[in-house]
Amino acid sequence: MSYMNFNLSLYLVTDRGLAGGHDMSWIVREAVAGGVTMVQLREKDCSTAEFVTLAKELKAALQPLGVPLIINDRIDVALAVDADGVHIGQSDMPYKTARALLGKNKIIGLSVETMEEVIAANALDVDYIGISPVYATPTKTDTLTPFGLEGIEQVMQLSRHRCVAIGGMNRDTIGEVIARGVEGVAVVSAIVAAESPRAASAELANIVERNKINNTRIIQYSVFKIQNYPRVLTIAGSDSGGGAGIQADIKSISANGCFATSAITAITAQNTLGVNAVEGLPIGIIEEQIDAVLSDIGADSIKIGMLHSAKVVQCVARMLRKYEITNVVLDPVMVSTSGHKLIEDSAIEVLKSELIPMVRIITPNIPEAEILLGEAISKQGDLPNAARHLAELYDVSVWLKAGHLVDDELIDIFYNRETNETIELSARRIDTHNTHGTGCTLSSALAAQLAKGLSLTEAARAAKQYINQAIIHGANQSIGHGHGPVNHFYNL
Ligand code: TZP
Ligand code: MG
Repeated sequence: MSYMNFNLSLYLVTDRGLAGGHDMSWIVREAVAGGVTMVQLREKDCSTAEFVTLAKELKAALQPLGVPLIINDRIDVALAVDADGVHIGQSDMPYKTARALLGKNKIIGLSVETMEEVIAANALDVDYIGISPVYATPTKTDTLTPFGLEGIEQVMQLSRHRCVAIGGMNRDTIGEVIARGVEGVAVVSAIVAAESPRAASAELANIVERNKINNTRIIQYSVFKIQNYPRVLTIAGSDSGGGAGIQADIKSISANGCFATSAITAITAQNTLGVNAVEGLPIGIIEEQIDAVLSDIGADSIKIGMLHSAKVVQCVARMLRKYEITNVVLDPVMVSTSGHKLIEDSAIEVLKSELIPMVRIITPNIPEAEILLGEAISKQGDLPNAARHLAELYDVSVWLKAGHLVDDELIDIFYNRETNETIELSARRIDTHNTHGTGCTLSSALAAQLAKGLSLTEAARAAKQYINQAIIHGANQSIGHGHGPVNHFYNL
């Protein structure tokens, strides 16, 4: 994995056959002036001498502008001109050999043509993948079945890598591709064969930027670029194991671009194997923490997790009223993944009657929803009605998590009470033991996205992307001997 910064937004791939007699170096310079952010020199027929000469010329033009030059396929040419990286196809030099030759500071991109290749690429430290092709294109005809928009959506769920889309990318097609979550588009004919490569690039760059607003993967990639931190307070228990509770909340809030503050309600002695002891803190110190944070720093949203007793629930309700904060996500934590009961029965009653109706959204899992609803939820088909029913009962939006079902495709149901819409948030089940803290991480990511000003539905989509990626990236990590944590900072 290279540490070099690069921007995939509008990636020009050259093709001299389409240049209409224009000088390629002129086309590239014009395209960059128009807004191209990265350039790949792709030469299939010219001599090595000519390839190297052109590559040197482009490198000299692009380096001062901070635009990376990537060489297609030819590691030797990339080394010869000290290019910024290479792009390889599945039948080119194997990734590991290419990395060994180029070293860790160069960018290596890999084309993927099937879902199997997308999954296989997760095992490699490539810097980005090229989804190829999105649509069939006369520019390259030896490709496999095009991915289409649905294929892109699947890749977004399966891949841990930054993604660029290629094949048939032009002014009419790139908007919806970007809105599906890819970070950029790679373009050949729409720039190389354009009358004015500069004007064509400017138009395409503009469409990419406009559509990024709808790109949930990029919303959550925008971490740490925020100038004025939105503030999120988490009121929850401490997990000494670092995977759940306050510790997970702070990581998730930070990774989602917000400033985290905390009020600790209870201390758990806990690791990846389970909860050994729980000690609730006195009400006085819980109230003091919330007061200290809200009277000075304030909060753009609040995430509420483990509240072990009725008194704590009442204390939190009192503080929400005092500071008039309604942008609140409540994760009705009742039982730990390891089966440890974390809340007294009397607390559940006050939660139902007093606190839940005050918050904006709750994020129960199925066992918690069953307790709140007083009804069994046994299959995927029960979820939409259960979510709506809960929403009506408690006057709150509901994100009902499907994780306790056994299906391979997990479809959470999100009922937005503000807009009356029900949406499905789906993800494939990921085969891993590392799921400790997913509930805390998800509700905190949601609170962070709400603090940034996203609507409930936008925030839910962004949080879903984040948790899915954090699970994928943590799947093969080994922490402790039981259920390990997710990888909160996969995007650093
Ligand atoms: N790889 C997959 S499709 C393609 C390449 C190099 C060509 C894309 O060309 P265009 O003209 O942008 O459709
Ligand atoms: Mg190749």
